[in-house]
Formats: sequence, structure tokens, C-alpha cells
Amino acid sequence: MKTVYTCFCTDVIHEGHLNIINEAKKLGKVIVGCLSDEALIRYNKFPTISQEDRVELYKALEGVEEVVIQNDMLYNDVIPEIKPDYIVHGDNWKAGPEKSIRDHVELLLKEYGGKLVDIPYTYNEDVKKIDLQLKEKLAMPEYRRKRLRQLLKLTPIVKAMEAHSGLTGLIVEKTVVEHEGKLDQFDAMWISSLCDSTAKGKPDIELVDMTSRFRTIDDITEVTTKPIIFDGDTGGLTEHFVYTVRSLEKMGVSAVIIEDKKGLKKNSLFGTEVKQTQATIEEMSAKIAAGKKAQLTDDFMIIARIESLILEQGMEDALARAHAFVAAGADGIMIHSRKKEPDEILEFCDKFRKDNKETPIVVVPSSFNTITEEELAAHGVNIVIYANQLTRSAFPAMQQTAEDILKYHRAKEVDDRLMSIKQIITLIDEI
Ligand code: SPV
Ligand code: MG
Repeated sequence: MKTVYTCFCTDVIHEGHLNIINEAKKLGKVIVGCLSDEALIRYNKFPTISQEDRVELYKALEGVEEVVIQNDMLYNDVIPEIKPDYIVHGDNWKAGPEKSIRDHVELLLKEYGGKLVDIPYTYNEDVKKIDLQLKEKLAMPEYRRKRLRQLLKLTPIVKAMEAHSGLTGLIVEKTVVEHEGKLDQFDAMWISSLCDSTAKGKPDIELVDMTSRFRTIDDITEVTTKPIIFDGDTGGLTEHFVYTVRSLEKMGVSAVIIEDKKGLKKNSLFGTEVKQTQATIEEMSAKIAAGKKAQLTDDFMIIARIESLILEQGMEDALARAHAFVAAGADGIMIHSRKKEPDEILEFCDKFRKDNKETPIVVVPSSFNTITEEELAAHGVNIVIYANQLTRSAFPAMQQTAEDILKYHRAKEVDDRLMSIKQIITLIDEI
């Protein structure tokens, strides 16, 4: 009897999957691969049910003889092991980023003479509705909020990208790339105080009030599903911060990062060029403890950001603060630097990790941008935040367009570098 292999990464079985099983059955004994959570989150939406529940779901399907875990999105683990006579898949992977996976599977099959069978992909109103329902579920506060903690367990380094509007949120949500055969995407969104303020034409000095910052979160949560890390600046007065924590939890935000500064906060990238005052260890610890006491869910994280390196207070001060803030209840530590080289960040991570193996470390490599995610992870970093790159790429593009239209007294000269009207209207999902 021939063996047929198909890989599923769905949380809900619909007509399309049943069709695949039916077609596969005609060719031989059906083995279904359940794509592991670790592999799935690199190119699909986050799962709404556990890997174990997905295995049970697939096992219960009539015609499925066996379910195995597939750990590699490129099928490198399962194909040489099972050597199926056939691999069956919906033909939607013939185009788009998934095509590289299909190409790779073809190569693997060629090695021993296996065959690839593409089945016409089923996409009708029912399937579309299921897709939308899953997306809605992922966007719900109670599901979204806990996702950062889930991701920290699933991936060596969580990648967060700046978002400051519905549109930038959509870019973070939907961008999937294929590079060297593998697919990848961002895991989370960072609502930067710098970019949120800049988008409003205001300086990054806690001038944009919380109500307005929450409005930005609303704009983003309405159209996305990925978890949110909120830049809470100094957190404000402790008496105010406890309310902020509750509001963020209610909105489904996963984490707030507050920095150990007080008085008029300026952007860290100014460093010591402007007057900035660091809060004492006691003041910051009290704020963290009050926030932790106020929070109602176990999902939410309060991450303490240390400005000692920015303000040139030394490594020992940074480390002492990190340990004190963890003792006060912080769920993570963000260490910041504005040096071009990552040395002081790596030194901090290595030294902190000597005494603390668990507490997540967050870094924002805006200045020390040559370091890769892999290198950061090797030094114990758990979350990397690309804090402002969408804003910084959009601004010069818009400015150049404005200048050129003024120069040429028409828009023809800029047209080649614009997104088409057709593309922009299809960017936005319609219900
Ligand atoms: C932000 O993005 O607003 C930050 C990071 O706080 S930084 O601008 O580097 O201070
Ligand atoms: Mg900020």
C-alpha cells in the first residue's frame, strides 16, 4: 500500500481539508503532519488551540491513519523519515511566499522518486468565514494579551516592530517574507512613544496624553491580531500608572515597558545631550510593585527599562537596578544604549544572565544596528524591538514626493514609485 503525506496547520477542519483527505485516500494510506507551534508561527497566524489539540483534531478525521509532528516548515524532518509515495497539498502554495517550500519539497521527493500532488484549493464563503472567525478570536483581548508570554516560550527571540496607526499595524501583521527558502514574519508590535508622538507632529516628551495613546492602540487592535508591547514612557505618577495598567490589560495589551526616569522625559537617543533625570531604585521599584499589585490578569507583563547606560551611570548601576527591579516584581528588563557598537549591551546581558537565567531581556538596537537577532539571542536576549524604522522609512519617502510635486507642478514624475490605487484599496480587508 502506498503512503500519502499531507501537512496541516489549521485549528478548524473545513471542506478544503476534508477534500484533501478524500483525494489523498484515493492514493494510499494517509499520514497527516501537524506543523509544530514553533514552525507554524514563522509563517502562519498564531494557533488558537494547542499543538496537542490539533493532533487530536486531525486523528479524529475519517481516513487519517496516523498523525505525526512536523517540526520543520521545509519538511526536512518528515520526508526523509517517512519517504511517502505522495505528498498532497492545496495548490495555493504554487504562488506567493509558500512557493519556496513547495520547490524544496519537490527536491526532497526527487531524491527517491516521490510525487507531489496539488489539489485545487477550496476557498468559498464558508472557508472565508472560518478564517475570519479565527482572526477575530486571535484579536480578542483575552487571547491577544497572553500571546507575548506564549511566544517567549516558543521562539528563541520575539521580534517586535513599531506600529503607530492602523496602517502600520497592518504592515506588521501581514508582512511575510521568504528568504533563503524560509518564511518569516514579526511576532509582535511595539507602540513607540517616539513614533506615536511623531505621527501627531509632537515631541516625545510625554506630551501626547494617555487617552490619545490609547486611541492609537484602539486603531491598531481593530485591524490586527498580533500582541502589543506598549511604550509607557516613565509610567507617570505611580497613582496614575496603576490605572494605565488596568486600561492596557482591558485592551488586550501584553506588556508595558516603563523607564526609570522622572521629571520631563526626553527621548533616550538624546542621551546626556539634554537634561534627563533618572529615578532612584526605590522610586522605580515602588512604581513597579504598585503596577504589579494593580494588574488583574496573570498574562500582563510590566517590563522595567534601565537608562543607566544612556545616562552614562555605568554597568554596575545598570545591573544593580536590573536585579532590584526584578525583586520589585518586574516581568522583564529592557536595557538601552545609544552606542554604535553593541558591546555594552552584550556585556550587560552576559553579566545579568550569570545571576538571572529566567527574566526576559528586551533590547532596542536602533543605534547598535549591526548585531543580528541570532547573536542577541546567543547572549540571552528574548525580545528585540525595531522601535522606529517604519516611521523613519515613510517620512523621507513622503517628503521626497511632496518636494517633487511642488517642483514639477504635476504628479506624473513621482508615479513610478507610488503604490497603485488598486493595491492600496486591496490592502485593507473588507468584511
Ligand atoms: C521609543 O520608540 O519611543 C523608545 C525607544 O522609547 S527610543 O526611541 O530608542 O528611546
Ligand atoms: Mg519611547
